[in-house]
Amino acid sequence: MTPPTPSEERRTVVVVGAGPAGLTVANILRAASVDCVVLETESRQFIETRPRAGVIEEWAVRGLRQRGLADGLSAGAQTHDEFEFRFGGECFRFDYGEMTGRHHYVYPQPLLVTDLVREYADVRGGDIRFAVRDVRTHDLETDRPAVSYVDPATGRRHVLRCEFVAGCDGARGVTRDSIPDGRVRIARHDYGIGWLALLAEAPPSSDCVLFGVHPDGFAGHMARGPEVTRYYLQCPPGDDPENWPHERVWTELRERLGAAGTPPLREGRLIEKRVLDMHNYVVEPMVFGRLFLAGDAGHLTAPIAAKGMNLALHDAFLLGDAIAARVTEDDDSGLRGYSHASLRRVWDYQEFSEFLSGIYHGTASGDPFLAGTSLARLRRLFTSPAAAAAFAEQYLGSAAAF
Ligand code: RFL
Repeated sequence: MTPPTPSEERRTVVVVGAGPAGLTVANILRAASVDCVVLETESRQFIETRPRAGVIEEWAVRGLRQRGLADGLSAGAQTHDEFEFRFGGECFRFDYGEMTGRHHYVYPQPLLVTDLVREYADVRGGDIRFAVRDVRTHDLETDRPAVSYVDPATGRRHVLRCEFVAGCDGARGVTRDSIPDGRVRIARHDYGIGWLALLAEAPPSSDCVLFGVHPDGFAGHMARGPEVTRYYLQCPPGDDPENWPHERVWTELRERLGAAGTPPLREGRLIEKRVLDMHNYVVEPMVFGRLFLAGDAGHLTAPIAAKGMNLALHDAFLLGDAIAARVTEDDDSGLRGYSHASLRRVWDYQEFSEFLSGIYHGTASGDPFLAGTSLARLRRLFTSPAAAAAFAEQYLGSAAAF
């Protein structure tokens, strides 16, 4: 039996993926009255509850505000302006707020995604199709590319013929893989390290972010709200989360974050426990024909420096504005400069992530030379005001010239 002919629809922009990048692009297009449709393989409920990032930089919040996308964030976010290294049983507080007058916002990614979906679909009346299957791209090098998917309700393939495809489908999506070999360069870096990412149903154990630098491995503590706290424990890459029962997790956290004169950690049930292998990649350029990659689809930064969602938002601002200018004013300068403009910030953040990894992981590397240099790097932050100021700028993502 011949398969039924796929149905075809004409649209202007197809956005693949409803994460922070895709939803922000879609909201910008919708506000500029540019026709678009968002395709997402998961359900709305799933993406609105998937725990991930939390730390958002000031410029990113300003960008969301300017586009009318930060009401929930402005009402619900906390701010952070200092952190503490815990090392050798002592605390070293780094007050970057005092130093710079700036801070981070902390707003869980699922809340931001919920706000962005609501604004796009419910307020701005945008078209979003959840739980689509087997998404494929077509004819990307022509001026009438297409994206097709299998409709979960009918089981039939549906084709969206369009002018632009925004590939915002994250690290495991299909748009990056649809670029033929050799047409873009993919730079990769593997840290050879795993992090056990944990969410504990417990109030924060400190009034600030904690980074434990310990011979057994890195440990981190970050508030995510009054009743939920994120913790990280360095572990071997590919480790099985089942190797980390409740008692072992809290024993290691107490050991690696322990310091004289600090209150005990506030323990709670572990509601998320997964191993992240720390690796990065960057796709250059982030464009192939009429496909424009944005966010994790175009570059992955291991969560060492909490930069991934910020980069996704940066791309989305650039790409959303650029497509809107091209469609509404026939101005293609933004699209021509998109990849270059995005990659400047991407490489800057990759470099900082690499630098920070040296501090976090050097003492546990088993290499006494690396341990020595990483401690020198750490000490310098507390002895050299110039080094501290440079670090604060990178940590905040506040350097002006991107
Ligand atoms: P996302 O969020 O992965 O969204 C991609 C969406 O595409 C869907 N999808 C598809 N849709 C259609 N067709 C397909 N074939 C598809 N394949 C996938 C997916 O279901 C999903 O809904 O990518 P985006 O928008 O680029 O956003 C990137 C951020 O999510 C990511 O960089 C951050 O979460 C990274 N990150 C952090 N970033 C920060 O800036 N600050 C942080 O504090 C921070 N903490 C973290 C993090 C990432 C973590 N994990 C889980 C890797 C903490 C953790 C634990």
